[in-house]
Amino acid sequence: MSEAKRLAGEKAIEYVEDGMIVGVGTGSTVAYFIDALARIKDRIKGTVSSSDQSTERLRAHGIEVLDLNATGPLSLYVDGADECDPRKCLIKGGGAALTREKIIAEASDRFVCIIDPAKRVEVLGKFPLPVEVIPMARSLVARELLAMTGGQPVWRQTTEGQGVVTDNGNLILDIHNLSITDPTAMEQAINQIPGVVSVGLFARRRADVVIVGGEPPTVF
Ligand code: ABF
Repeated sequence: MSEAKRLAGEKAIEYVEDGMIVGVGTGSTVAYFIDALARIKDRIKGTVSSSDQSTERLRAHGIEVLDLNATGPLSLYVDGADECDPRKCLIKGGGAALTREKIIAEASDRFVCIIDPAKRVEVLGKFPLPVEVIPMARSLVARELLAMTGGQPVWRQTTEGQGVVTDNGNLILDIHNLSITDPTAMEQAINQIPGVVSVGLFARRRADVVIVGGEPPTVF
């Protein structure tokens, strides 16, 4: 599957124009995009990064990482996803970077999502839906998510049994056993729960272009 991820990541370079500041997502597919971006880094002004992980990789290539407050709106955001439905609605957050990913997607004119074929689904929800929560609200939000969605919220922990902490110092709940037929409505409802920082549904602001890795890549 990594060949498909590489092909998708490299195809996304076609959307990079001279002088751009490029929004950069997180994950293994995006890692291929970052490596390809390094080969044309003199053509761009810099990047805005969605995670410490991506920042590290960008800087290792000598690519400048800028503050979104200094750059203002971006022309292009490139990021992966965990699931993508036929309407370009996404589940994201498997990499625990969903909040900054959503912020940069919101700031960008064009969101190009790069995936391998295994990410394509008819209905979102087989992949557990990530929700970033303020630590003190973890149990409250879990109870409310169960009542609201009927899904099973599970506190994301490391293999050592430590709670995963996001770059923003928050926790993640993953909601299992969902079938999300109205992603926009569910995104809006979950956002209302006090203690929720963000939910890994990208429906209100979905992808504009989806590149599915393959020979040749599929674009829709
Ligand atoms: C990131 O891309 C996350 O939202 C999502 O979890 C990840 C997909 O990871 P990968 O590209 O490694 O499959 O933006």
